[in-house]
Amino acid sequence: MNRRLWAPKVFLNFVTPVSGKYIQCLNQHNVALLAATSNSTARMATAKKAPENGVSPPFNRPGSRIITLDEFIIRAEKDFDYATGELTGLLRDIGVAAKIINREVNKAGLVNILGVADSGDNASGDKQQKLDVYANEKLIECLQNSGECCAIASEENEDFLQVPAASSKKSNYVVMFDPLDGSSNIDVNVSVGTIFAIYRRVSDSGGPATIDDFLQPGTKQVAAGYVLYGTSTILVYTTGRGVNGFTLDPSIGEFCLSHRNMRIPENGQTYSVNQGYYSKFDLELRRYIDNCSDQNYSLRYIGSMVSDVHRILNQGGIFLYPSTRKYPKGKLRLLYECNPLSMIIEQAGGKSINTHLKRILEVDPKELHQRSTIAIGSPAMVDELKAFIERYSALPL
Ligand code: AHM
Ligand code: MG
Repeated sequence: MNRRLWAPKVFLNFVTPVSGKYIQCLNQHNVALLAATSNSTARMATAKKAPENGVSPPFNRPGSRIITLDEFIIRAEKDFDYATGELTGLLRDIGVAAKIINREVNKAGLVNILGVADSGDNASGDKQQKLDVYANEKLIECLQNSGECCAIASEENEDFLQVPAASSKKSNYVVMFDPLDGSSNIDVNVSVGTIFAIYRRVSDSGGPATIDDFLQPGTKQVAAGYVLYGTSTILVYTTGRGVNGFTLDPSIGEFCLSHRNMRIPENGQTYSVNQGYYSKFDLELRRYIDNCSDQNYSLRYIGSMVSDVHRILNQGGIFLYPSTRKYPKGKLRLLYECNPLSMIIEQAGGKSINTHLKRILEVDPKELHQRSTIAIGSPAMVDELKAFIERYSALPL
């Protein structure tokens, strides 16, 4: 019996075996896509190891045909000798949850779902939005039901959640996410996003997950990504072999490969920072921002980190969230905001550091909801910022 029959009925009108596993099908529109998937199975079986950029034939032939997220993930799994299918399952779970969240985000203005939820503040003391709660529930539901991970941590929950052993099948992975980043923008139709990070557990397989499974440096991420619910919805992820983006085609309900082997421009002309806090930034940051302005760089700040980082990934630039008086350690969360986006940007050729000039991915986390400062983006711009901090910082580094 297919192990993934837990999914909502609407997502499982039929299933078909592919390479000893199963492809999920959303509806009758998928018949054509499914045929394409099945046809490619023979090619998959003999495919060689993926090249450095993680895009194996036939996926590296521009304009060949539609590649769905599911097909891409399954193909990528075959490039890892030790793959058990768990990671593949997790990525697909997140893809399903993203489609459900997308559906709700898109119709948010039509139903009574906008605004602040009754549940009050979240673990970080921020107001919880109704859609935050919804997105959190859907991600947890999808991940728990499939049992591909042993524990889950979310921005919206104070503690991490164990996935019950009965369904966890001794999974070796934990998942962390910010279900709806930038949620203060929801009420005004500005883009929001989901950010996720997947780690291999360090505690004994089979026993309960522990906090140490989550408190790992970002270098230990086995996969990371985000979903941006924008003018179109795009899912971007990496498993450490390059970055690929999949745009949701609403007519067929599938994420389709649209951005192959994404590379961030070496340099950029835009900086992204909440300049309203300028007077609260340290001197070296103010000097750097002055320099950006002197050089006629454009300021672009959406207030939704996923959107800002996605723009920078595509067009180049730098995103900054330094310490302020209100957030002396920075505002953004290390484990489920800074780390996954840093892995994506580094995999695309960019850099990500905190304002103490430490590589974000090498920071040893001490707590689940730890905050961090961040400077992330085109490598030349991050290096330039670094030079400003080294030159003007009065504090020992
Ligand atoms: P959130 O997780 O509560 O939505 O907060 C994170 C968001 C980021 O997406 C965004 O870059 C930042 O907070 C904006 O903060 P500010 O309004 O202080 O500039
Ligand atoms: Mg957030």
